[in-house]
Amino acid sequence: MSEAVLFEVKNAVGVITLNRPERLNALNGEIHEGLRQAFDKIEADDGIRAVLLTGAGRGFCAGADLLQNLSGGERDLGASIDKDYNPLVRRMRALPKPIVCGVNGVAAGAGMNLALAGDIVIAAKSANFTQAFIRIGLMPDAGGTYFLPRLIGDTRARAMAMLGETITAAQAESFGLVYKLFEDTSFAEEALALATSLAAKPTQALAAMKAAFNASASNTLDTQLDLERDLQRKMGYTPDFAEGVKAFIEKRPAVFTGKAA
Ligand code: T3D
Repeated sequence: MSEAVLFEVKNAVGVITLNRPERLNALNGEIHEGLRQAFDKIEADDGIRAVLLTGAGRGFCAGADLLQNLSGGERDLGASIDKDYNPLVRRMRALPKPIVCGVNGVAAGAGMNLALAGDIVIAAKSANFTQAFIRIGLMPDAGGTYFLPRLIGDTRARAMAMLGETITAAQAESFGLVYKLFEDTSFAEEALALATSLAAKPTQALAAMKAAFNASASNTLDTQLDLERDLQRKMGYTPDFAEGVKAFIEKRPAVFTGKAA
């Protein structure tokens, strides 16, 4: 595993830490390769039931590395998007385990959109967010034009993308980009605690709702109702459903294993 991405398993959580703090964790080839390896491990290990993606140092991620990847003039940016960014966003969305993006500091460009590809986005109070692309003559990628209007509406999405302004964590929370803010001093512990709580929940139900939320962006209500029925039918055969109801009746906390039917 490359030093540019740290990976460890804590409390059934796969913790991925972008680790180029001197470059605000800007995305270069090494980081992309490290992310691929981390997600390989997460996908292969049933014992990992949730993911926490965060950054080392004062940044979450400053987007593509402008010094290594984007210097030197005109080029085919579609190639790196095909190789690195699009597979990563697709993989995060398709992962049948919840992903918490813990935005510990600045999230810029594709770094911001990487955070939005997670299931639950939380941030430290000092974090900030910018669709920095316009400042270097680019448009949002890594899902930005998909996630932003759906999360914050077309008006704010277009303004953020076109103006490239920086918004504070408090603004991001009020826009609905971020679920919760935590104090900087306790952010790392709070982020792990949230991911740990997800790892103890019925994993199959989390995977099913993730699939349903993903599909709802393009489904009609009719199709979505049918999808919910099909997914819930599967849930009805899981050991965690039986345990959840049994624990309720016995007035005790449920112990979920996350196992499939
Ligand atoms: O093919 C493809 O890859 C296409 C895909 C493109 C996707 C994209 O993400 S395009 C957008 C790329 N990102 C940016 O344009 C953001 C560039 N960075 C900034 O605008 C600012 O650094 C921030 C707003 C993120 C933070 O500002 P600030 O004042 O808090 O920090 P700073 O002083 O600017 O940065 C600290 C260091 O990190 C600095 O290095 P130094 O001078 O101390 O040696 C800076 O150069 C470095 N750094 C920050 N961002 C990047 C970076 N180094 C390389 N690439 C970066 N993106």
